[in-house]
Amino acid sequence: MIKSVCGYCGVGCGLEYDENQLIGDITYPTNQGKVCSKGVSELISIQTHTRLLRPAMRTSIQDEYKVCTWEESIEKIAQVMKDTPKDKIGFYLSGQMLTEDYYIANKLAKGFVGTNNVDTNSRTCMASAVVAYKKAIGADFVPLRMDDIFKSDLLILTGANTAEAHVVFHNQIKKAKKNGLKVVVLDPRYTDTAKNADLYLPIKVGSDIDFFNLLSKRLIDEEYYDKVFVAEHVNNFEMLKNKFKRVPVTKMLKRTGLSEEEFDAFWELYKNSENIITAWTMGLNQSAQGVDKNLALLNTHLLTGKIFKPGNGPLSLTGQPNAMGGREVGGLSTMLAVHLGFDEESIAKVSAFWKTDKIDNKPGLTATQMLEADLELLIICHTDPVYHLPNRNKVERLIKNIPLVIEINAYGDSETSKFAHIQLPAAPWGEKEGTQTNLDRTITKQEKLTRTSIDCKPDWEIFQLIAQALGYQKAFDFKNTKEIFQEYQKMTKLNAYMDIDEADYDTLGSAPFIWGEKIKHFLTPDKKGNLFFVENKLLSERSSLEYPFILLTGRTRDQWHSGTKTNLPTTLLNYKELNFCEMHHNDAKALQLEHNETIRVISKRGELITKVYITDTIKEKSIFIPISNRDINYLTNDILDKESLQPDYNHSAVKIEKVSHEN
Ligand SMILES: Nc1nc2c(c(=O)[nH]1)N[C@H]1C(S)=C(S)[C@@H](COP(=O)(O)OP(=O)(O)OC[C@H]3O[C@@H](n4cnc5c(=O)[nH]c(N)nc54)[C@H](O)[C@@H]3O)O[C@H]1N2
Ligand SMILES: Nc1nc2c(c(=O)[nH]1)N[C@H]1C(S)=C(S)[C@@H](COP(=O)(O)OP(=O)(O)OC[C@H]3O[C@@H](n4cnc5c(=O)[nH]c(N)nc54)[C@H](O)[C@@H]3O)O[C@H]1N2
Ligand code: SF4
Ligand SMILES: [Mo]
Repeated sequence: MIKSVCGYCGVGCGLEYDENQLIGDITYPTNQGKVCSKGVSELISIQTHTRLLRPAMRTSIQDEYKVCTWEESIEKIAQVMKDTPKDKIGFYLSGQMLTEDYYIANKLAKGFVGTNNVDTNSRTCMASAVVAYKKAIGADFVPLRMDDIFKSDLLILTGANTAEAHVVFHNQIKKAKKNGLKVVVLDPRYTDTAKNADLYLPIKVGSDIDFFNLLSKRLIDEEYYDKVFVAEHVNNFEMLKNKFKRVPVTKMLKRTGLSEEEFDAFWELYKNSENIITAWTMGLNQSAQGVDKNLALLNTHLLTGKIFKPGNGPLSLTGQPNAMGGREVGGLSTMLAVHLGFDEESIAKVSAFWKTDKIDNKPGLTATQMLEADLELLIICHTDPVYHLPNRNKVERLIKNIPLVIEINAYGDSETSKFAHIQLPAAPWGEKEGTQTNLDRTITKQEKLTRTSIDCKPDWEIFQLIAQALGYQKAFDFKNTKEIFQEYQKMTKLNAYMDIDEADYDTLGSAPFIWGEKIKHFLTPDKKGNLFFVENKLLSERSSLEYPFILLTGRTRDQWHSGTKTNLPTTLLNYKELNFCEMHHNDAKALQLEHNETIRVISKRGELITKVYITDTIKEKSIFIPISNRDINYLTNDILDKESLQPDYNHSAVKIEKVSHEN
């Protein structure tokens, strides 16, 4: 029997593998034997006919790929890289890569190629939370654990559909409810998560800042904030108090779409709860004001002192299995390594550690900037930007201008594969080993359960081959993931608050390591939390007479994003529907649309075909299309949050047309 961990979502469930069977690990604290349809099908996914099994190249994207050797492809990449200015090279990584993969890619790019153009799909996912955590509490640090819900009285879930996106955590929430936990859900859709709530608040899209400001104002006005905590541990209180004196309360409540009674019901629950957790995901982060939405939420925990205490705190629910680990390594263009930045002291420390003099001192391009930057060489690993970036028609135009696009993927049917010149076959989950950090700082190990397909290699090895071909043999001489993890552990000592060096690689499989457990204070220079006054500036695209609907996008329970891994026969696991468009029955009636009727959804940027799903779980004039429809981002707007540079995926204006049968 081998113990491993699921490679899909940030919950990071423990698994057990025995004689070809994969089941939940009943001894693993996070899931206690429970798994969802994705976790349990990990093994089936690596046996599909869509696996990418051989390296391949082509001169132009109009040509067919031709199978080649590893030597030919790596040689070609190294040769072009040597001749390319370093600021014209980009590394587009993923929160699904393992920590060791991230470490090697980051060390190669920032340390030896000398470019900070290393970013990840986490930019489309967690960037707003990262920026806000840093501003308010001093570091990208989740200050509580999932099992704190068992010590809490109230869980506020906003812009998070745990029933579909963090399934096993959702089961834990249900369990905690039996012990008395109350749950409030804020979502413009009456989701499966909302159905489980004690109080559901059908908030209007994009109005979370107003909601949390109303809460903070009420906390101050009714003197429910923690005066001692604020006086001792929090900056900017007087400023916030003064600003709140002049905010337009009625207008703010109107923008949330909630009635006074609804808000009062929430307030009653809130003020009568001793221990409170607020959890959120994409409904907040993916916004033109994603950082501000996060700050408005964090304010409430700083005002009440409900942080760094059991059963309390702001719990950002990271989506991908190792988005946290990637950030710890430093896999964002806005940080150097191990949470250090580009200041002189950090560069000096990291240069000495890596024994290099090539580190550049300016932040690199973000994932959302790379395609606009006239790059000459782009390496994309474990992610599918053509599928996932907003405004896809523009993305396709831009990626076609890059002379050399290299895609490292374990499957051959990504959308990006249509635009790459070199495809390199990665060994997926189950065929490799390495570590990952889940959403609450638990470092675990994925184990190799089956032989690696003959021509596939773990991602770290592919980056190491490139490094060696560039002449950096000495710095890239790792024989296995353990050696990489141990070098990384040493490096984390450069950052005073990271205690990852205490983990033991060999026992991680059976005994996960939770880093940061001793941190019970703010990580800002003055050790105080920072309040920020933020306002809803209504920056998202607005509906109009021509484009009267607002499009919401999000997950379905059994599909993992583009579905290269989970697009299995739907009968196999009683899967949920993957391609539909939720619409309020009044809107369907006005457009004379029947349930299941095929429609075309059109924005200023592009269009897609789907079918109508008539429901009353969505507000009028909003529609929802899941991201399991691979064409989703032809519609979406590419407005970014100005600080985090994360896209505003959830607020695009669209119109709907019937597709006549002759078409
Ligand atoms: N099955 C499955 N699970 C997954 C994934 C997957 O692909 N499939 N992906 C993983 C990843 S990478 C991520 S990031 C997470 C995402 O996890 P979630 O964010 O929980 O998933 P979404 O479906 O995007 O849900 C976002 C919710 O926000 C709501 N929303 C939209 N706009 C607003 C708003 O302005 N305010 C509020 N309050 N709510 C709003 C939407 O209606 C939706 O219900 O899921 C992870 N888990
Ligand atoms: N409209 C809209 N767009 C969104 C979102 C949204 O909510 N709405 N969400 C955004 C968010 S939060 C995220 S995280 C992104 C996700 O977007 P992506 O990261 O593009 O989605 P995935 O389908 O998970 O892509 C992972 C890729 O890795 C490949 N792969 C699998 N295993 C391995 C391996 O071991 N090694 C390598 N090298 N490759 C492997 C898979 O085949 C797949 O092509 O989408 C973003 N885009
Ligand atoms: S909840 Fe997440 S980690 Fe757990 S089995 Fe499902 S996908 Fe895997
Ligand atoms: Mo994500």
